[in-house]
Amino acid sequence: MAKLMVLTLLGLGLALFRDHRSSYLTRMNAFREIKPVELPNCKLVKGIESGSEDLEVLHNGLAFISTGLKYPGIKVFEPDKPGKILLMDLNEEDPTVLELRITGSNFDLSSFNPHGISTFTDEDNTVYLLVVSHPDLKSTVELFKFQEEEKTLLHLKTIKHKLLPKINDIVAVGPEHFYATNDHYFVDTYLTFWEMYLGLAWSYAVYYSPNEVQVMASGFDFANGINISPDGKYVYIAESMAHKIHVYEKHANWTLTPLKSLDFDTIVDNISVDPVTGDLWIGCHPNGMKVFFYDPENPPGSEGEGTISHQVVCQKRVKEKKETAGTTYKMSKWSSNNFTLFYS
Ligand SMILES: [Ca+2]
Ligand SMILES: [Ca+2]
Repeated sequence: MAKLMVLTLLGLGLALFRDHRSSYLTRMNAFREIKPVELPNCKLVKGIESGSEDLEVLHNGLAFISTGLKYPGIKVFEPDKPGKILLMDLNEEDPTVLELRITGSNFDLSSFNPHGISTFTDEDNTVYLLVVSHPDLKSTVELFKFQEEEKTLLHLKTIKHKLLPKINDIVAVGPEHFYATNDHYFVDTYLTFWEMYLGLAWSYAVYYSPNEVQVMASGFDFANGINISPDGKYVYIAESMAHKIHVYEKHANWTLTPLKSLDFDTIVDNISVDPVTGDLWIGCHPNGMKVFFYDPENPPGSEGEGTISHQVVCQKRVKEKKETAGTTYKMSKWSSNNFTLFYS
């Protein structure tokens, strides 16, 4: 009888494991293969050898790029070097990157580990750059003032909060005001692995201001990129492991009401919003297993989904629009190449 019980429990355990394994592989999009496509108008920008995580373009065509992210489970190309913020001028014929020097006495450069970034331009044209960083795998938001003449970032403040334990991306709505995604509930690497493997969907998005911090949306299976429409009425959140982009209506008191969700056959990451048309451009990973189990002979690749204007999103005509937009694929030697760039 005891043996039967043990066998039954073992069988149940194995069935549960098999179910989770199969669901995990589907959520990772492990069976997706892509063919490399030559993009004739694409050029390799030199000087970003350790990958590029996120990008923000100002109205004048200056772009900030975060590079050198060290994220548990993902291949790091320069493990001994801190991360950097690069500047690129998209008005140039053949744009190059320049490392922005960071100034400010209280900032520890050696542990700078930049992840998602966002900018806020004040009424007096002061540009603030907000950067998610993971010093010693913790989560902070570093607030900088961009000094264009000197090509420097003046460090103003480090923001930490118990509701910001595992930040991935932010979208600034003021100099010290932002929405942020936590990509996991847990901080400990071992627990985050189980959280992701079991698909607990405990990740969440927060509104932060110096006076108020509140969870605004939850139940995500890896909340990742976050952005806002140019008119400030809609907030978009990428749910990586569910392959969805969620659209929320933003209210005057900063709360969010879910409007709709869009499905993709890819792991959605950072979201860029065209400031003129409101189109979304989403950096995506076709196959998550290749990102987490990096093989230089079989690199993960990246792709972009584009032209989903928020008007279209709200009129529920996304599918038709998406098909006409087309999808671009590009094999990349980098494991994280999570943004899609637009500027014209
Ligand atoms: Ca961002
Ligand atoms: Ca991201």
